[in-house]
Amino acid sequence: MSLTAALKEKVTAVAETKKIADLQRDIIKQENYLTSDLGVKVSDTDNWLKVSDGKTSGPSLLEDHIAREKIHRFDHERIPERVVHARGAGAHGYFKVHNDVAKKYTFAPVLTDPSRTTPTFVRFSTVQGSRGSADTVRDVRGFAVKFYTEEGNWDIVGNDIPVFFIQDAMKFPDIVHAVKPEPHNEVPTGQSAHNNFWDFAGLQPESAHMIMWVMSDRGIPRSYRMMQGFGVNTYTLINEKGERFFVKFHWLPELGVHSFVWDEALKICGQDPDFHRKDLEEAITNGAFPKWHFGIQAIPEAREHDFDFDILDATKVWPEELVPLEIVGEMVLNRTVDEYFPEVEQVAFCTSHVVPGIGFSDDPLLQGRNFSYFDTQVSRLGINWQELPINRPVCPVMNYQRDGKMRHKIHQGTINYWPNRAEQFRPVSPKDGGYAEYPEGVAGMKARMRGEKFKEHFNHAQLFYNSLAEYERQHLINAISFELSHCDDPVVYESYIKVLHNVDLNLAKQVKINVGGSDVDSKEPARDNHGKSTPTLSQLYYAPKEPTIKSRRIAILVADGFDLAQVEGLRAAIKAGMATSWIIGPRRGWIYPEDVDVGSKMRGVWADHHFEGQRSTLFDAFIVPDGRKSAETLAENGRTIHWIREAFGHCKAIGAIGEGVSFLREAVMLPGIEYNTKLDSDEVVTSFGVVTVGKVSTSTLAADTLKIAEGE
Ligand code: HDE
Repeated sequence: MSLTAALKEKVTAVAETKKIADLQRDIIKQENYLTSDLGVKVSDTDNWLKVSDGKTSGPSLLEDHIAREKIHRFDHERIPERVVHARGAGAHGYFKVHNDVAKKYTFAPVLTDPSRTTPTFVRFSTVQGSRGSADTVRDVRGFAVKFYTEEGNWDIVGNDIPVFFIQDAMKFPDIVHAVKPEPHNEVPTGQSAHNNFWDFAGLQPESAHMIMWVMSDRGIPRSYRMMQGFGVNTYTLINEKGERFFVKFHWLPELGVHSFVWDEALKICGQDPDFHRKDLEEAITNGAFPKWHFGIQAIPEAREHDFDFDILDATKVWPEELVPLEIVGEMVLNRTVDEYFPEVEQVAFCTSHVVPGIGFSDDPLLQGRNFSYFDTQVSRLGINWQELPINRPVCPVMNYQRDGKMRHKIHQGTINYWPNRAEQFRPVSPKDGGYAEYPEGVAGMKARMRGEKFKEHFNHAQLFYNSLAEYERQHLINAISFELSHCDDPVVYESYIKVLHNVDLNLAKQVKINVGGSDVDSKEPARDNHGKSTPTLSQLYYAPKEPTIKSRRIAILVADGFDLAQVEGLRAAIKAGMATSWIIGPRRGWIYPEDVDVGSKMRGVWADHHFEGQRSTLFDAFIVPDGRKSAETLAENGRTIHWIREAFGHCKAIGAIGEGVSFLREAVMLPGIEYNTKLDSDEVVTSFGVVTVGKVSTSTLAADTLKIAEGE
């Protein structure tokens, strides 16, 4: 079934949220005839009006208003891309709270009323690359959520990393200029691996903690659906008693946090630059709806200064040992968009969009963001951007804001000001739901400054580094080394290695061995590693309690002569686990089982791709079924051997049965692996993620292979 047909089927199966119903007002009813923009039926949209003698093409006439309209409209199709986060993908869903745990912190019904279903729209993004850049680059990922609540829109404009590069919003243009393509040649695209970024990072050590995160596996997520999300900034919640709490918002993916290995991510940039976009669409279309738990960390106002870091500093995490995370709800994405531009491109998020019960803190990054987002939407979409279908709230909008380019709404009556004699659109008191700022006491000198505790930059960078598993740390060292070896100015890499001395001596030394650096041969760390760690910073902590293959892509490699019953059994098991199976064969088309001549009418399997049509990087696990002839054909093909070797190098699960095991052992020749090669043995042998068995009980092999696919 085509993706579009499957989607249509799904849409009818999924309950509509109030926002989806609202969007229906703007969905165009498809007729089978063509009109101009103003509804006049058009008889020819292929030939410009010309003067011709019938044999040769004469001059085109300016009077052709239909051709002119078509070209004019085309000339103006583009709008400015987002200055950061230009490349993204979006989906609709809903948010529900499980309980009233958050009631002690807030009176906002969106966070406290379990009977509510709040529609949401989520946009995931990369930061550095332009709209046409690749999905799997090393970068921070945006995780922006719009809640269409009954009290108005609330946006959490977050990332997949809980901290940020800078402390003060005023530095944002500098960090963005530094990371974006360099000004003289607009190189590189989708990469921070260049002189300017690392020059800035070396001179701005407050970025050290965030650099650790982006250079860890968090910078190359396997899927948008397998990332944590963080509000990053410190917000506030206010409860019914008028008490205020500082809070951080967290999203925890049901499927756990998973990443690519770097080689895989690099290759997918070329092999399928839309990988994450398609992954989101594929999962939703197949009914494996992405889900996140939503949690809050809260600190009562009176405890603001109880920590050795400033809780308003966005370069710091709140360790969960100090401030526990409380899960209050969940979000499910259950609907893909109908059209990319009006939904994903025109969606406009603002950190300043909050609803009663939710507020801001004096976090200096957040304060600047509250100004910036509205402003940038005006530049991208015009002053009436909030009236666009994807941005308008599901509750009434009533005020005296008027006019401006592209106004859609029509107000009736004579009044467009307050106060007025008709008492139209009256301000609402807080007790009746009007938004009111918390009466925060403020005193001090007017000065360009930062708080005392903002001056410490390395404790949390060390905390993160220490909390990683050994192999995660090695990945981090490799990533920094990769980036610095793309910096050809020695001033840049030498100065960054000096910064690394403040995080960990071994880290600095390893990077120096890899990339060189003459005057950084220090035997001492610039400061001691405090040795503290916390488990929640490693992504291993988020492995799902029950392993699942939900939404994983599993390739079955076959050629004519394979064991059909076995493949059918495997496919059924994969489908039951809500994963997808993909048959890869010598050609796209029917592949025939054992003892059947090619081209015979007997049933086979339809190969989704031929061996050259895809790459191993695009799958999570691989199975080579039984069948002598099939295994022999696979063994003669360099590409299939490469598929398995590459997959093994990327630590993916590989399963084989019977003659499929011979193919692995004799043709692929993976180093140091133990196999079960006895064709009559049903013992399952697992060795470095390679699962082999001689004869199967299909279900056993499927279950074991699939467990490994989940990374057990
Ligand atoms: Fe953004 N950021 N940002 N940012 N940001 C934008 O707004 C900005 C920051 C984030 O999918 C822009 O609509 C400033 C932190 C996301 O549409 C712009 C500062 C975090 C998205 C902007 C920050 C983010 C943006 C560009 C420093 C994580 C994409 C287009 C104070 C919590 C939203 C746009 C989408 C987008 C400004 C820092 C996340 C220019 C001034 C910290 C996910 O307004």
